[in-house]
Order: sequence, then C-alpha cells, then structure tokens
Amino acid sequence: PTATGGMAVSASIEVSGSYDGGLRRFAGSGALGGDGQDEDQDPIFELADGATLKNVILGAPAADGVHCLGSCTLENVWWEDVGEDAATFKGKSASARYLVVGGGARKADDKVFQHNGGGTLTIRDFQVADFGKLYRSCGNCETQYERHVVISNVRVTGPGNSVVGINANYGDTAVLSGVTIVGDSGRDISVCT
Ligand code: DGU
Ligand code: CA
Ligand code: CA
Ligand code: CA
Repeated sequence: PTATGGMAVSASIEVSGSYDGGLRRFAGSGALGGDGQDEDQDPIFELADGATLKNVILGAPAADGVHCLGSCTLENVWWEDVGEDAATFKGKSASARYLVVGGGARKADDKVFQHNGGGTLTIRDFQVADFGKLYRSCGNCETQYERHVVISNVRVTGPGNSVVGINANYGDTAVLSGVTIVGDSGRDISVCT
C-alpha cells in the first residue's frame, strides 16, 4: 500500500485496545534505529493482551517490529523491510490466540514471525517475500510451551528457506492450507520439525 504519512518512533508505542494507524509509515529512530540482527532490540509497537493493531506500515529501520504480550490481532499490517524479526508472540498462556490477517512482509534476513510464548497463531490472507523463515516456534526459550500455528491463504515469494519451523519434541503443530509458493528457483522452501 501507499503510505499516507510518516512517523519516526524513538520509544515503543504501547497499544491496548485498538490502534488504527491509518496506513501511515512508522519507522524506528534513535534507540529504535536498528535494522540488523541484534537480539534484544525493542519493538516499534508493544501490544497488551487483547490489543489490535491495524492499517500500519512498518518502514526501515523496523527494530524488533511488533511484540504481543498476550492475545492480539494484527490486521492489514505491512513490513516493508523486516528488522530482526517482524512480530513476536509472547503470551504466557496456552490459551493465547494471535491473529495476523491481511498485510505482508518482505526483506527478512531471518525470521518473520517468532513465537516465544504459548498458544496458537493464525496467519491468514498474508503475503511474504524475500525472507528466511515465515514462522519459527522458539527452540530454546526460558519457558517452553506447546505452540500451534495455522496458516491459510498465504502467498510466499522466494528467496526463502522455510515456511514453518516447529519443535515437534515439545508438541508443536502446524496446519497449512492454501499456501502458494512463487519464484523460489532452486531454493528449498519447506516445513521443518
Ligand atoms: O530465547 O534464543 O530469536 O525472540 C530466545 C531465543 C531466540 C529469541 C528469538 C527472538 O529464539 O531471541 O528474536
Ligand atoms: Ca531473533
Ligand atoms: Ca530486513
Ligand atoms: Ca526478535
């Protein structure tokens, strides 16, 4: 989408309830100025349990993108150049529900969606291009949960190396339907367990 305006974000924007960005572009600055792979960067948006973020474009640098502290909805959110990762799902409960609906992400050196908490992430009507992994369930987080991901109607354009990485040993599951893979000549896009 075409941005309607721009915002420089130097401290994480905390969202509870619903935040509609009106398709403005939000990019990091100052302490959020990272566009590399350093871990422990802060996010541009931090969502409280139950929050919804919609109609937002994350520009570069995107730092650690979006963090959801509990259940959340990301609707029509676009990452133009993913930073360390695009969004991290951190709910400390098996009943957390995260929904990514609409939107897209590109230019992720490594991961797009990082699932560190518990619960189920649904990714629907999404597109991703030029990435490492669309989804990764944390393999070595302090608390390991059984994590679940449901992916439907997603268009994947290479290069990329995996759509989903889960830890079958922790009981993770992945359900995929309607995944279209485009233009990934010679690279291996796969589901890894
Ligand atoms: O314990 O080492 O890359 O949230 C955490 C893991 C690592 C995370 C993850 C992230 O998987 O730091 O960005
Ligand atoms: Ca990381
Ligand atoms: Ca990037
Ligand atoms: Ca991260």
